Amino acid sequence: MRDDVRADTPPDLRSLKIKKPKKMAAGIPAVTSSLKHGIKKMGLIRSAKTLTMVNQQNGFDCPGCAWPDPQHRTHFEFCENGAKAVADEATKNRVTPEFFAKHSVQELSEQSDYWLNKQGRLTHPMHLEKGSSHYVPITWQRAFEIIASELKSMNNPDRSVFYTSGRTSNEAAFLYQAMVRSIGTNNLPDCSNMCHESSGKGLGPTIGIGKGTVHLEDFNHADVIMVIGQNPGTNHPRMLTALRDAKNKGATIVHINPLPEAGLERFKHPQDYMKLDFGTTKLADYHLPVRIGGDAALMKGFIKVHSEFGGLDQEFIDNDTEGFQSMVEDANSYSWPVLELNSGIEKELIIQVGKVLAKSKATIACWAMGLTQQPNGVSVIQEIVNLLLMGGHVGRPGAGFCPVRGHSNVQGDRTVGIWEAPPPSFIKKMEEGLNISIPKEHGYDVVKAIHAMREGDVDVFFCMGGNFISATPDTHATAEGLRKVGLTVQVSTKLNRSHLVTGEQAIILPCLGRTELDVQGEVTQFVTVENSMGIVHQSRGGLQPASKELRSEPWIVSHLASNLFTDSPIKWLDLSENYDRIRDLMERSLDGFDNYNQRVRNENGFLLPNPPRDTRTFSTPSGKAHFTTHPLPNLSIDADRFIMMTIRSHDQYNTTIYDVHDRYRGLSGNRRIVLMNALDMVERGWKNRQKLSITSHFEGEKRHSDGWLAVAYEIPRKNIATYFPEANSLVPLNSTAAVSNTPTSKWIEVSLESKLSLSKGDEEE
Ligand SMILES: Nc1nc2c(c(=O)[nH]1)N[C@H]1C(S)=C(S)[C@@H](COP(=O)(O)OP(=O)(O)OC[C@H]3O[C@@H](n4cnc5c(=O)[nH]c(N)nc54)[C@H](O)[C@@H]3O)O[C@H]1N2
Ligand SMILES: Nc1nc2c(c(=O)[nH]1)N[C@H]1C(S)=C(S)[C@@H](COP(=O)(O)OP(=O)(O)OC[C@H]3O[C@@H](n4cnc5c(=O)[nH]c(N)nc54)[C@H](O)[C@@H]3O)O[C@H]1N2
Ligand SMILES: [Mo]
Repeated sequence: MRDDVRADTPPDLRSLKIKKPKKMAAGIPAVTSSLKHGIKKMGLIRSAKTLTMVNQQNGFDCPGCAWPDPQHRTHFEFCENGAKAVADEATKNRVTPEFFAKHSVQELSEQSDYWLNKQGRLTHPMHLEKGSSHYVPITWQRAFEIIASELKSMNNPDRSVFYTSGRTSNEAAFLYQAMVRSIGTNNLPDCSNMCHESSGKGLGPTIGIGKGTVHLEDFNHADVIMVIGQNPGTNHPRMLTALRDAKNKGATIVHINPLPEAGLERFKHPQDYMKLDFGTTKLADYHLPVRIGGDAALMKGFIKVHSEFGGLDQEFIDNDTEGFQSMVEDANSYSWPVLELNSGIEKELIIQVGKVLAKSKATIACWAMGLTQQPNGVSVIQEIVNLLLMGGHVGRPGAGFCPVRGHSNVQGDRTVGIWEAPPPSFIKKMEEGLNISIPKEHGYDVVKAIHAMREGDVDVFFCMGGNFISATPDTHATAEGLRKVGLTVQVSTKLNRSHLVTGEQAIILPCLGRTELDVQGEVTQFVTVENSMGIVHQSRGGLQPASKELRSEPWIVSHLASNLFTDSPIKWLDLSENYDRIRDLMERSLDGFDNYNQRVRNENGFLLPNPPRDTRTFSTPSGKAHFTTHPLPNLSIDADRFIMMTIRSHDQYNTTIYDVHDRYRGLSGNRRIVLMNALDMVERGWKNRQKLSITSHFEGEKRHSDGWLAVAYEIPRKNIATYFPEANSLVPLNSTAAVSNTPTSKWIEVSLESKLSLSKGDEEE
């Protein structure tokens, strides 16, 4: 097999530096790090100009994450990692046609993801012709003609697949799904399938909406905040400010995570230094180091404690819910030794924290990938629902569900139609608004799309952003699938591996990023996004585009569509000339978007309706919230094997590697590392930097990867952690969560094999 699907940094095994993990997040080092990244990539003046536009009313929404902005904003509404995301897009480096003339696709594919991203912004539409070794420039019109002709020559619309990553604005995503549905398919997989799909699937049937139910303000009224399977110090740094404020108002914070994770230990807001306040806040009152996959047992333990020590909101349970009795009986049927074994947490600690939860008048549960990417991702989230419903913690101030979204508009994309399995009510309204007919059959999600490609069932694969080959599981299997596609198209800002592992022919369409001015018909346009808490607001870029040849995503979709359809009720080109027209069409085609253009011009945008939060009503068939009963997951593995989770370092944005460091965990210089418990290492006679190979095991299949180094770390025994995307080749394609079909990137059964040790010349402090 050609080795062009490596998603890794060069395995320079000697440069790994290991320090003690940090206890404190943010603070001065974070400020220095944001400035360093900014200035290195953008230059001093451009950095200052760009960073002061982040998350401001007239500025752009930070592409870093979906955490909401406070109502009253300061000039400092970005964090270290937001600054890195911005700097990465606003970089001065360029990937030009000359660059592509100089480097063949084969040559580029031998470079690391870190190197590819560092080359800068894509400047021109490019075409990789069938059988050729180099990309060559192509005009926009010619690119649209090729894509349209491939799409028109399919004998079935379901032979095309349209992926979306979560940075795409509401306007672009809406037009895109309108085009895809006009073609006649629901094949709209998106990054959400690998991300919070389990949250939507867990919450929808139980509380009647697949989204969270809290406002940012609720954090100021919470008694207890649970942070489960999430590393906010790295991935949602602005959340730490909300936690600090909650803490100062007396909230108790419970951190449930196999790893200690710096941000939850101590936090220092960078702005406090300007106020000459050098104190730090201890955030988490309790850290429960569950074993990977142990959360369901822990929740059942908490439920037992509630039924024993009180903490039930009986009136709410009686009037607004169903299924309580059987759920509690089930939880009580598990003995403490079973729950201790499955969670990895001692009974005494479960009871102690369980009592704090039982006493709470208002509890918020936050969670992210530590839960959603488990085989039982959906049911474990429903156990959280069980726990909170017992105490009536929904639809009251300071209480509710808070799945913390990843990509800055992943929630909005789903709201406006990026959904392979839309419900009939959604299709009906969309059909009326767009005046088209839409197929009712569900389309492919990410994993099904990969299977379809492997079967040779896909002619055209179109990606609106993202980096499909590196983000998906089973890198080699996905690559095999992609190579069987006729035409692959990537709408992108930066060079990545998905431009190099392609179908028979490939096209790159370079687009404007969030930070850049978007002028259509001589008028500067803005787009809108929805944050993790259901607020829809504006985002307006301000920088000069990286190249004159860049086009906006709405422009790209409408021009492709106008090449595709001769007779469409949708006036594609009119729409992209003025985004207000897109919003008017969205108002007619979607629920909850009344007076869209007017309301989104309000200072802080507007809130989408959320019945559990707004009126404590539940749009389930019975009109009640549902307790659900699930067996404990089977966590047993073969002796001498480990469970591996794949996580993010502090210096990456998903598949974009900013640098080879993981500052809070004290690691730098190498990303091919295996965090493991020191006792597990001692037992095998291994030391730090022991060379390892990893083999994953699933349903009799094996996947193998070499060139890893062991690092002793505070992690439960028999659990290990590696980085995403380096370890993706080990994630079995068929290992997915029940119901949501999300790849189990946090639950991979592996065996480790030692290689000849190498230890000279390494540094340790
Ligand atoms: N700087 C930066 N910001 C980002 C991103 C980024 O890559 N870089 N990515 C964005 C995206 S798309 C997303 S989805 C989010 C991701 O945000 P997170 O979900 O915080 O990201 P992960 O690194 O995947 O970390 C998941 C956490 O789950 C824990 N965990 C793993 N298994 C279990 C388990 O079984 N139980 C429990 N309780 N915990 C477990 C891990 O130890 C880790 O702390 O961040 C978004 N923001
Ligand atoms: N093993 C493992 N795999 C995982 C995960 C994990 O935790 N472990 N996490 C999963 C999760 S939560 C997610 S969300 C996915 C992420 O999957 P994706 O969203 O597909 O991946 P990203 O790395 O975020 O995509 C980065 C690329 O997006 C492009 N881009 C950036 N900004 C823009 C823009 O404004 N417009 C356009 N058109 N393109 C842009 C750039 O070219 C960049 O190279 O990965 C998943 N994969
Ligand atoms: Mo995500």
